[in-house]
Amino acid sequence: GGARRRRALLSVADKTGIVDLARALHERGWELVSTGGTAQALAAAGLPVTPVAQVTGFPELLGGRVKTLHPAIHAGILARRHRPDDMAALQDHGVVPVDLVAVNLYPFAEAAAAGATGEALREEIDIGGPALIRAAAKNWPDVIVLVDPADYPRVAEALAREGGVPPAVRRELAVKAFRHTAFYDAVIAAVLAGEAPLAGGEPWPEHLALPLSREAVLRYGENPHQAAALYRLAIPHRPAPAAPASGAPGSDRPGPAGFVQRWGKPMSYNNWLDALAAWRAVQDFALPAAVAIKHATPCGIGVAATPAAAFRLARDADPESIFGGIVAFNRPLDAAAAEMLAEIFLEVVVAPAVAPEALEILARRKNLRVLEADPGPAGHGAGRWEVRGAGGLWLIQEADAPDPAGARAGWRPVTRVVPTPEQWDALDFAWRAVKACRSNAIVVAAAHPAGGYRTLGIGAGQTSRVRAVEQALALAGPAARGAVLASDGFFPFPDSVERAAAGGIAAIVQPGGSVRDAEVIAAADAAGIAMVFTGRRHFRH
Ligand code: 93A
Repeated sequence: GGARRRRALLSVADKTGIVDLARALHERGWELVSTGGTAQALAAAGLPVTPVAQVTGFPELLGGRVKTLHPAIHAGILARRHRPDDMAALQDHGVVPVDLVAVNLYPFAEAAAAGATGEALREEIDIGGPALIRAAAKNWPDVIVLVDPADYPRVAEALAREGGVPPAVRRELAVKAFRHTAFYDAVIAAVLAGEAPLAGGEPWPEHLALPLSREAVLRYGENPHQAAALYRLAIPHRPAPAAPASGAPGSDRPGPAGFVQRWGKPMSYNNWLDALAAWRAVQDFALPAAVAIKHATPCGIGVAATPAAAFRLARDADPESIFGGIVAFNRPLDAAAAEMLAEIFLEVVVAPAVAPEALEILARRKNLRVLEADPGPAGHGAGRWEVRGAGGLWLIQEADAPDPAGARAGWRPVTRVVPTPEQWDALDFAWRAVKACRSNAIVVAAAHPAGGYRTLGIGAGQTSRVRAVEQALALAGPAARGAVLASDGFFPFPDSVERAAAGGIAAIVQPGGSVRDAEVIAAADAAGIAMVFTGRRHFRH
């Protein structure tokens, strides 16, 4: 006898494309079963629909919380068509097989982003929908599962052309379906856990349910033979009211939460790595600051009265290394800063805002990328966490946060000579600068005669601390005389202090905590150097 009539179950919160899909199915003789709102939409389009209540023999219960959760539905989805016992069980209980399930879920994330909380938000947790999706995906050899309206047309076409959907496509749709429900639950867990998936002090969950969503496929990774993409932690938050667009050469490109690209070619993997490092580093300074980065480590940092003056200091700190660099600012960019930036070859500029006239100037540079970044904590609270992979394992840590404004009140002078007020300020700057550098890191810094502070020499990414000192002193040259020095870790031996003394360093800030602290302090005393312990280490590996 002829093929049995095929049945589709359609239950969608987002009705996009559903009428077209239903019509395609109807024209091929399928029966359409639907829940309330979806059934209405189909009926309004003149399509015959079997209400789900007619299949289950139950009305929608508990205000819709229970509509499709019934054996008459789920046995129809889960029955293995090649198993006579499964098919006999359906016959015995009068259950009709379901051959296609098209479902999308209650918009929980959208509701959370719109500010829903408590009971109202809880009602947006879809239960029956994920059950339908997961049942259909589990039985993908026999059932087509659709969670994305973008997939409706190709399924309708395959049905029209071949009368069915090839197994490889059904399997692909099942993979997509499980990703969809996993992401959905990850968002719910993150929101219920309280805006962040791992609140400070909370014990680390055994299994992370991190809702990661792809922002961009990048041209390539660290090197051209490595594939790469950019993801963000998709925790819904109510976005801060958007700043008015600064008026543009018209290449605005939305970036990951909190970033908008105002100009330039797409960001590369290394661009992101460096831009994020620069943007984070610049957050440590209260005054207008510029941080120039090369290969994920700073080559020059300046603070001054204006962004332009800060950039001049950062650039002149190492005019050679800044070529092809990435520069971040903690103040909106004005035309004066833009003119200086446009003079040299840079890859990326990041700032909280870019004035229209500044953007016009920067847009002269075809290869420069210009990013505006949201400094507010809401912009990307996800920035609290750092994930990195190594050898197939993943390491997650809290990001090293900016030091609070008065942090140096907790520092402890340990030498006979104590820093002068001017040296305290320079040490504060040098300490914030060294935090941004790859370990082992040493920063030699000083005030500029015309105002502001700048790095004179940075020794970073060195395998020995004394070599980092030597590199920083060599870059600083004669300017190291009377300057200050910051070290991201303690000095294991007095040799670094001896070199610093020979280079003319007047004051040092370092964490302290070495078993040889006494020898290190003695070396500073012998040289008449003022030394301060912060009690806090800032390695960056
Ligand atoms: O409240 S539910 O978790 N209980 C259910 O049994 C159920 N079945 C389908 N939500 C349920 N759904 C969802 O209803 C679907 O996932 C879909 O998002 C929505 C479609 O409802 P309507 O057709 O009334 O617009």
